[in-house]
Amino acid sequence: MLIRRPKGYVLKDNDVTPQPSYLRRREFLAAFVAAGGTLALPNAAQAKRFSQTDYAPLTGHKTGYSVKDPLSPWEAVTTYNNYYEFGTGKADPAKKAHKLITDPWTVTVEGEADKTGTYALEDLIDYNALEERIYRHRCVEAWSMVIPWVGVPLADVLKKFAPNSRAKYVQFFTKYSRKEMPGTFWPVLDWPYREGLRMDEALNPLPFLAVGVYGRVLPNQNGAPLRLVVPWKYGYKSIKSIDRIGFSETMPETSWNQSNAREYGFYSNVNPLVEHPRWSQASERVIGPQRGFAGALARRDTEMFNGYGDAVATLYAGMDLHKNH
Ligand SMILES: Nc1nc2c(c(=O)[nH]1)N[C@H]1C(S)=C(S)[C@@H](COP(=O)(O)O)O[C@H]1N2
Ligand SMILES: [Mo]
Repeated sequence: MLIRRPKGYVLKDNDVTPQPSYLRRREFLAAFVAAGGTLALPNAAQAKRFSQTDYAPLTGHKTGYSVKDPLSPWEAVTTYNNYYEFGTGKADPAKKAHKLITDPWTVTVEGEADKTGTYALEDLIDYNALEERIYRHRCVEAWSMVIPWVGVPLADVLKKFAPNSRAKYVQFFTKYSRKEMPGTFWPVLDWPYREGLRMDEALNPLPFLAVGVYGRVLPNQNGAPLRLVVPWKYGYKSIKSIDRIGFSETMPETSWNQSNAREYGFYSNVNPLVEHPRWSQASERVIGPQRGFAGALARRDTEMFNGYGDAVATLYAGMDLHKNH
């Protein structure tokens, strides 16, 4: 069955979804469901509990960082998540992450830097100088979304800590609270969740610290109040709910590498030529407006470095990207 998309449904390039077109999309999706369609989200009813307008507005100025594809809908971005601290199912974070206490929030900075210590979130992020960046997010599970983040460049924040000349790597930790995070009852990963970047990767202009999405403060399931976004790497590098940052001379541990080194390397660059034992990395399922149209899920070929090669390929000059996967 072929279902034609109404005009105006597919967002134009650089569109940051002004409210009217967003509302039109919601009305359209609601009509689609009422007509017997399905959004094919993990739990369409659940999605209703997280309407965009329930979240405080947070505007960022527009930037050139964008993607020539329609945005994935708010409903998908906020209900189809990986956040294992709240369970391993895609719908678990949206159901359980409200338990996470995100205010007040501090970030502790340690290791090879001159300005270590514990900072209030408000002292690290200037909420009056936020940017909006639209990035494609590619999960190692071979699906992708296009997401409008609101935040600040990671490099700007890291420089405040004055990392010293021994700082070759930076490591990030997610808050670990057994009380607030029911998924941490199981030893799925060695909690707290941790990730790392080489310093030159971290200081590249692309990595972004997001505090918002879709013009609203981050829902907890997306990593409130502060999460990393590293668009040329698989989604798991984009660590959520960061409360500790450490600088080191040696390569730090990363959760997925610790749990399964054969499947997950330190670098984790999106690379269609390096196969993963369980998911093909050659193409990806697009979680976007197309999802739910008579079950016809759009696919696209996965791009080297997720399409960000011009900005990052030089970081890996001379490296064997099969060995350093
Ligand atoms: N703390 C923490 N961060 C995490 C994860 C997680 O389980 N725990 N999952 C990662 C994975 S595998 C992906 S694909 C992205 C998903 O981000 P999103 O839900 O905002 O799309 O978060 C990443 N960050
Ligand atoms: Mo992922």
